[in-house]
Amino acid sequence: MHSFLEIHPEVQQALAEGRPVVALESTIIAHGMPYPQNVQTALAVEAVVKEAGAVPATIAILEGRCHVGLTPAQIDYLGQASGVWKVSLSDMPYVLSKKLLGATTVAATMRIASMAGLKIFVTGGTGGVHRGAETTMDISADLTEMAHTSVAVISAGVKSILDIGLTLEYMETKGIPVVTVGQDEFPSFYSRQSSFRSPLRVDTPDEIAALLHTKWNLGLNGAVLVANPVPANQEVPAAEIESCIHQALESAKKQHIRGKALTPFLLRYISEHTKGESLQANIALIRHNAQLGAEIANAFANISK
Ligand code: PSU
Ligand code: MN
Repeated sequence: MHSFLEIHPEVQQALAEGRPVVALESTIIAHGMPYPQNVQTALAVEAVVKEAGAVPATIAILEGRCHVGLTPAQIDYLGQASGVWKVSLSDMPYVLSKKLLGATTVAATMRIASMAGLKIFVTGGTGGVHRGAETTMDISADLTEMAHTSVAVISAGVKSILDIGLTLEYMETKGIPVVTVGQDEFPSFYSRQSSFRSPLRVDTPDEIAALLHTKWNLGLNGAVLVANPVPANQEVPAAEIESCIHQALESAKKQHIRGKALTPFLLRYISEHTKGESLQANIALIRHNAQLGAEIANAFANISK
């Protein structure tokens, strides 16, 4: 297994010394945002993590190896390259064995983070149960991965391109604790509201660290999904996003977009049809998540001493 892992020396050293490390995904760089904002954001997010006293480790697949911690040059390369694979678990062996360039989804990033011994992972939004999944069976591997890989996932909730209600039900079935920070309602990425009550609520990074410690010491493997609502001044009004999402779903249906192409299609459509407003919110919320993730990583490192 380890012959496929390439852990950056700074990350390796931090792990050896029990210092906090924060894993970051790369699908958001290659498939979630346009260049150059994607690279600028990835670097800014790493800076936020460092500023908060943790070591960032952006994860991607390069030349047949799973890289845990990228150099700025590698991030820039990934952000500009064309034909980058979107790598979920089902694509991992193919992309590795063929030495292709791959950006990792939440599921693949979690698995690689876990192989390297990382426990805290920051992203923007995770995949989930798609609208219409009762007939398409389109359920993201992010959810099955969260069911058994013990990594905390810090997000801004899930976008309403998904069926949020079914996504929450699925996580309950799989035993994944879903905790929202500082409010009772589960957030929906661009918006602090979703009209769904969060299954659990916490108010501080220390509480989250204690929850993680307790869960894993009980032998309950799997993730905790931490939902961190987007800052109020960066929110996109729910009604505005909702109408755009309806158009995006209609357009996907007409063009027969399905499978792994669906999520990137919907994300691109929304970003192109909201005049950059959604991109600004996306950038703000991922930085906000990085700050919280680093604080949780610090708290968790202290508990684990
Ligand atoms: N949802 C978002 N932003 C994202 C993604 C999902 O709001 O960037 C990306 C993540 O990398 C996630 C992946 O893991 O899409 C899920 O894809 P799928 O639905 O095909 O499993
Ligand atoms: Mn899918």
